[in-house]
Amino acid sequence: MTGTTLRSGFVCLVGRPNVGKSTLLNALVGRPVSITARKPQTTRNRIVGVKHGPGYQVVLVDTPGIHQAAAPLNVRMVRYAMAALAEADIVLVIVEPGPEPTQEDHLVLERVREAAPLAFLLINKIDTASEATILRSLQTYGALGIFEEVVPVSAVTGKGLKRLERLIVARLRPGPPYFEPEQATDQSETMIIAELVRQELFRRTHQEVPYKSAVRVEHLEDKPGRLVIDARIFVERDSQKGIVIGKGGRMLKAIGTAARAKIEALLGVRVYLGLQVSVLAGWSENPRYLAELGYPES
Ligand SMILES: Nc1nc2c(ncn2[C@@H]2O[C@H](COP(=O)(O)OP(=O)(O)OP(=O)(O)O)[C@@H](O)[C@H]2O)c(=O)[nH]1
Ligand SMILES: [Mg+2]
Repeated sequence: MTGTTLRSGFVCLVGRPNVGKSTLLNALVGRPVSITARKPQTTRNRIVGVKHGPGYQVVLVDTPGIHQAAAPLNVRMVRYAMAALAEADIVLVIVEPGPEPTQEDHLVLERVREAAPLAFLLINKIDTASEATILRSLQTYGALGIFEEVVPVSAVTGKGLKRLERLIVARLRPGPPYFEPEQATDQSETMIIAELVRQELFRRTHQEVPYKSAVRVEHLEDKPGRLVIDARIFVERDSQKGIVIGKGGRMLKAIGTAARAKIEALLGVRVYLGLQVSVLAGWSENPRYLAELGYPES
């Protein structure tokens, strides 16, 4: 672009689990970049989604929900969120409408207060709350004095998102283009595929199963007319393996069919997806397995 200066920056989304960070990132980017589910702790990594606009580029960084973490995988998840928060130009703190911040919200607010970045508070899911509740939230968070803006939004209906975009863009500074114009994420094709499989697994299984599962793409091959993918789901016990496979293989088939449709829609190619399930005892507590499955120490 001649004669104009690009404005760019890193905008990090943080908040307790399940407040809608990933849904919001996808809505801002305009395509599914980060997986979402009704359950908390869906996102496990720092996920980048790029919003391109006239004269600007916003690098949005989705993060795992900040929570009191004790288990090794959870400790790593929270660490990734904290690292992303530390390097952001603008931090978006997401909460849900409600009279009071929850205990986990307080944990997030404390961390933001310590890092003291330029921060906006987003009250998400306003489609689920009354005007009175939203107003009360606006007052509560405004009174904290740590936010430049307090913005009510709905990642699902899109309400408030245009205003949010304007507020973000207004604070971007001249900077380099971090990504090519057509690039929406920094994730590799392999990682996107593994995440889409994990999304369907997360949406379909319950209790400890989604939390003890990880997905790795083991083989990817461009064949004429289709992409052939072999992926493996790791669980920690035989009983979990049984649940993921399901009666007569039905659960695994449902996960595979849904994930394949999402991969095809995203990549625009026909896909063959082969799924296997293996028991890898204790992977979620073992530093080497964690790193191999995409969750390095930092
Ligand atoms: N009604 C409504 N639901 C929403 C909104 N935003 C997100 N959700 C729902 O909230 C749930 C959690 O959304 P996610 O985007 O996965 O939340 P998250 O904060 O990324 O969660 P973690 O990755 O687990 O920390 C999903 O069922 C979403 O559909 C919203 O604006 N309105
Ligand atoms: Mg998420």
